[in-house]
Amino acid sequence: MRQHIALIALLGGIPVALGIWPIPRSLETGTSALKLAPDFTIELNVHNPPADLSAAVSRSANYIKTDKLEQLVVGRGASNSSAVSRAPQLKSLTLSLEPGSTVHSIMDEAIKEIGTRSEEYKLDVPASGESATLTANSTLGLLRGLTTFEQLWYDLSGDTYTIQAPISVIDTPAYPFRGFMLDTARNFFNVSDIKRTLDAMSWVKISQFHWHVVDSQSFPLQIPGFMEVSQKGAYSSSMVYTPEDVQDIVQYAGERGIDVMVEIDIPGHTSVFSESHPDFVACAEASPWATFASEPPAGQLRFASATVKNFTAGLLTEVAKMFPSSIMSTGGDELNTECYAQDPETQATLKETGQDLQQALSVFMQAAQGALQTQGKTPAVWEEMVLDNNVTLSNDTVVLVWISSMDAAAVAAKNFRIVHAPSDYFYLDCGAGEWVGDDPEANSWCDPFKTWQKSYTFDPLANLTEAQTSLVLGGEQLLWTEQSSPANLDPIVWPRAASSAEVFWTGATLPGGEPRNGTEALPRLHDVAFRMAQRGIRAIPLQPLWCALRPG
Ligand code: CP6
Repeated sequence: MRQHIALIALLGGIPVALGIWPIPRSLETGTSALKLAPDFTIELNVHNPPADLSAAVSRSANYIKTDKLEQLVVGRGASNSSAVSRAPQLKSLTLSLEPGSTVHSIMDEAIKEIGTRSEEYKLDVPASGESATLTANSTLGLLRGLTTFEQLWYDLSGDTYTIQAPISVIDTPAYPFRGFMLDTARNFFNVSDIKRTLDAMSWVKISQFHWHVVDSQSFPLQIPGFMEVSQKGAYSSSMVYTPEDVQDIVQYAGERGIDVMVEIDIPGHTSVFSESHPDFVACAEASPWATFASEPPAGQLRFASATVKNFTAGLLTEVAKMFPSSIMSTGGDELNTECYAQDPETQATLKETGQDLQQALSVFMQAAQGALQTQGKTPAVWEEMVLDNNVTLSNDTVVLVWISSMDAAAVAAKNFRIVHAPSDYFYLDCGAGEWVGDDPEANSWCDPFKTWQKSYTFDPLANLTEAQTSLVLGGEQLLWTEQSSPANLDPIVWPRAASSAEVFWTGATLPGGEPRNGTEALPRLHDVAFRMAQRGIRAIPLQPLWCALRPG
């Protein structure tokens, strides 16, 4: 018997959650048991498959073999175990591209301009044991479908099975930008930490790694032609990302369907430049630091200076060349104007040029954006650049909304495209509390630990008009690392960061039209956490094991 949509399959009266995350846009499941044949294989029916597609198939086959996720509810029922032992055997999954598709590597598909990528796929798993099929019109779509296929399977005494055959999925994301941001400047993370994070991101179909690579505290990025900045600014000579490391990370991400948006946060958050270029930085020695910066050390680029402007444009050009993505961020948050008011050099420059600070900032930002655009990049900035500063930005600029979820409407009113990164929903360490009034100063800025449920309630279209909805590219959860390091990376991120991955893949409604809700999501996310743990991510539990053993 084939139910129309079974998010929770019923077996002997016990609800059994499908472990698919994010939930597909369209999903039909049945109630038959099906298991993988001992010699189950994934067949790649693609002419001259790119190496990263073949590698993705091997990874999938390996995950399916080694996950050993027990669906404890099923495991307890004797009738279910006999159903599994009698189940038809699935011998293969066949992957093919829709006729007429051109074959590119997964990476080439993943780094395409945002909004032009095809992640769509169609997956059919018959109940009979007949070959399962996965089709897409891009290799990236095939990767997304493989990721879903991996999530169908559980282990029962050595049998790899599902009790929800037949399964039919037609899927495509609601939003293209489904991101995760990591700050590697407050504390350093090794390439292996970043790769492990990229793996976990790909398992929940996150498409964008926002790499906040440098900040006031350290500058770990080695930039050809600008080596002195990391030489003086990195925490140590080993706490650096060489151009080879960057290439390695970008490639690793691309093979997993993830585009890397690097951020060089300017002109604020730049105290570190004073180590290599003391003349370029204002108020690095100023006291008390709290008057000049939101956290120590104070110090910001003297952006009014033509020398600093040209240096910055040159540096951004070189960074742009290291990253193949079509998007790159120049930050622009938390600029402290008091720093410049008290900086004699800046005041002298402004007097000379006859500009005020805002005009100088506009000139600086245009040079920065011009450098990016010459390298074929779409610029991204934090919201202050369009809301607080009267800066002229190119109208294709992508704006990251972070201070409050409520600020999206103001950005949309200026007709800029939006990435939601609100501190009141998506900050993984601490961020704004429940917003009170509209005065940022009156708000709590370090409300601890937002639950995945809180992030999960985020509405990407809140306060936007119908006409503005097309401005929303998606969103991201973020880890600032003032209080994080590799020691707590996995536990603080996973599985919570999967929350926004589903918000932006699935959109507002579950297949069938019901609104998404945390109660339905919980058992599925519980499985995400278990599966991540199986694959070497130190994900935290979302509920007592008791709940998996005795649900309902
Ligand atoms: N660093 C940078 C930060 C923050 C931002 N930018 C931040 C601000 C407020 C909170 C958490 C983090 N640490 N460069 C804001 C985008 Cl609550």
